[in-house]
Amino acid sequence: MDRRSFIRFLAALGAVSATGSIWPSSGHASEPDLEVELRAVPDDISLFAGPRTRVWRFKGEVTKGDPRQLQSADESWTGPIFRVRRGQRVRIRFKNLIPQESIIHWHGLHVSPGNDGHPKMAVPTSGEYVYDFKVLNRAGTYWYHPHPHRLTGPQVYGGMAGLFLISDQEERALGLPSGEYDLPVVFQDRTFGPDNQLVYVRSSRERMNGFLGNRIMTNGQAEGSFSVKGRPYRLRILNGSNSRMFRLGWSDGSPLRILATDGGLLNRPLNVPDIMLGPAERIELWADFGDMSAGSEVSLQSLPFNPGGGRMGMMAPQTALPHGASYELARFRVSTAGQGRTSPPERLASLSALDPASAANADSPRRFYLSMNHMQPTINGRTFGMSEVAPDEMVRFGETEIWEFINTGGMMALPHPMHIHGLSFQVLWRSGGPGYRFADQGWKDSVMVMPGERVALIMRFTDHKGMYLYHCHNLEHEDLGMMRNYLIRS
Ligand SMILES: [Cu+2]
Repeated sequence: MDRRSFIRFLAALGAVSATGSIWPSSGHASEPDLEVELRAVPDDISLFAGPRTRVWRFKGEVTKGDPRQLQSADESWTGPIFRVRRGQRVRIRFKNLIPQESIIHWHGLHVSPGNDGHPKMAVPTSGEYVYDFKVLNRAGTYWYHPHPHRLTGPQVYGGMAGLFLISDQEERALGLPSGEYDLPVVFQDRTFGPDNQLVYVRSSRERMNGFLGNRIMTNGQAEGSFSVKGRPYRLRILNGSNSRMFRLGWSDGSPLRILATDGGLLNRPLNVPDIMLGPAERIELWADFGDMSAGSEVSLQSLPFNPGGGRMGMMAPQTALPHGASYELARFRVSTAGQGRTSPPERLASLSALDPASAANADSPRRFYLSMNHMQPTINGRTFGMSEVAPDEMVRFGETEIWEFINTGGMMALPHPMHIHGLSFQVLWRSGGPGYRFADQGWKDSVMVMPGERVALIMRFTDHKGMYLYHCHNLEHEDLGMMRNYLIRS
């Protein structure tokens, strides 16, 4: 199917207008609240002493609406941060100026298929794509990144990713730390050559495992260090790595106080000693430096864990930061002492758990086996076909379903961070794996499935009809075709 017939196909599903324009269909007589021009451009930035580093990055400007809704940083590759309110209508004119086709996916957002950045929609160099959608999601830390077939890994790696932060009334009423105390923290691992240039996958083995860099970059910069005041902060943490997991913990052993996961606030803060954060997952932390003296430091670390893929060192590519090793992620240095610690609100939100008994397939959950077949990661034995939807990949609009992702395990099995487009889900349970603690609470759009592990999710298909993707968010696996379409039909 070519692009035009794909648009006709989506139009038949009510996803885009039948005129062949990429405008979404639903009630858009009015003007958007926020209009942004977002360009993907080759650029160079100063990360280290010596030569500047060549990157691909997003640059943007507000062309209509409040300019404060888009925040850019210069010497960083991360894209401008969107700050939008639930209910706002957003129009984004994407201009692709990198020398590859591209398209943007709004990770976690409940947008129509025409706005979701399916690889079929990729536009060539100098091409343009206009997104226009109403923000339906609850407040939370979402993000955006490219999604062209076979090219997502290198484009995200080159620097193309940014945060998309949504607020709503329920969240604003809590009075959580805001402004400079609402701190985005994007972790990504990268490898640089002696010329300060990015080095990506160099072997098929490295591709099969997923790329692992030899240092952690924070917010697209080399220096993972923050100057903070002695008071509480809201840290919005995104694991924006291609394939690396983190097991987050504080260096002083104090518990993590988790306020939110992928799809926003939890009912109550969750106190845990550590948490695994896979690629594409987000958590928000209440980080209170109020009892620290001026000049003192505390860091967020990644603690040791077994990342699968056989015995460490055998299959894992050589890196100065072995997957599962212990290392520092970011350091927080207190500039001015505070007056003691304060607690986050005890009640954050009112989420209700979806009832497994309400699922249309409660007795026979949809099962997706994740396995490696000779260097090829697959879902139920299949790989990506641009417009392929198998009979067992069709669901009914309005229904609730249980899906199980089953990592078939084995000697060389790898973790698979699974992501479903077009909706948020809840994690019902996980079993059979190594038993690490994951950010499974609340509304999710990405979930880790470890070797030998089975993870059950519950979801409702209520926002849009049409064809969406589900795939592994190990971006090398995704580019190898560990991705499929599913269809929400009436
Ligand atoms: Cu995978």
